[in-house]
Amino acid sequence: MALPSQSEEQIQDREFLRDVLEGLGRRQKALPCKYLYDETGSRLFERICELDDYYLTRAEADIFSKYLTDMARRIGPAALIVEPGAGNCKKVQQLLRQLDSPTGYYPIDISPEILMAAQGRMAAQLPGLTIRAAVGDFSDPEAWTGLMDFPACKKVVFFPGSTIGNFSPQHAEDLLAFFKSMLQPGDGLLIGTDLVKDAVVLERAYADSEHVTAAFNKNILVRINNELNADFDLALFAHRAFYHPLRQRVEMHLVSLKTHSVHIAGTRVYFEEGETIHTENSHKYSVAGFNCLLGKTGFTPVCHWSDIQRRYAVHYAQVN
Ligand code: AVJ
Repeated sequence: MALPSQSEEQIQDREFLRDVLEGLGRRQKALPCKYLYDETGSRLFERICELDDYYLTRAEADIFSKYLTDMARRIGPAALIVEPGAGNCKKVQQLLRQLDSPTGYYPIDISPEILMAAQGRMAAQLPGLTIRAAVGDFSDPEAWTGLMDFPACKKVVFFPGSTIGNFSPQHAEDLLAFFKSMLQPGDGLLIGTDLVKDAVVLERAYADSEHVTAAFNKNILVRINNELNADFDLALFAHRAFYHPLRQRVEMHLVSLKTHSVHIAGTRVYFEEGETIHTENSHKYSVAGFNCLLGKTGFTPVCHWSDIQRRYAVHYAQVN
């Protein structure tokens, strides 16, 4: 490899640069989807959740409001709720309110700004609840060490929003096995998954008519321009989302509209017309398929709740 150019020396986030150059150096160019979620990206994602086309959020919210008492009963009294990737901590609030004397709430998120703002709001809205927030990567055991400050009790990992869908089947298995390794027998997992369905419905959810998802996808290029001294021309890339039935996932890409090159911190990257950057996957599950995944990772599926249209499912599982 060549010596780093001067502009490369000025880059703050070396890991981001390394990941970007590595991903764009592949035959199928790709960027890690975690880079979609900076502050702007997280805001855009919140707007996606309000779109009619993005049915996932409403389907899940309907399931939660309809079956909340049932869920709280399954979880039982004095539980400690752990939420990896909690973000604004909105979804957990009605659950915490419904639970019988919860021991506490432990949100984990990489964004300190979003987490701290949420912690303040939560403390005001749920007085008496012990909240301890952890800033960090939820797949890193380090982020879970703060759990030791709570008294011994039943723990339930709350993982809503179909976040598990961002992971490949192998990585989803690794992540659930990791959650399990942080828990004890009898502890729980309350997790939301989007279900396999008609491709048209799925594709509309990821290529919405208001183009918010397009802006969300392109924001990764804005970020690279701003943080890595790059010159992506946003007008030369189009948002594309399609369902891959064999892989059971919606893939999100950025398509180069013409042959051109881009500079990133002094490195030139070539794009052919029609070539794509793969930016995100959203895996879809059948209930049976997800139960199989749970079983493989040391959980016993207890039950699941779905909406009438069976678009989405919330599963409750217990550590063996
Ligand atoms: C946050 C991963 C659940 O895959 O549905 C939404 C992200 N990307 N629209 C999803 C997303 C484009 C979302 N998850």
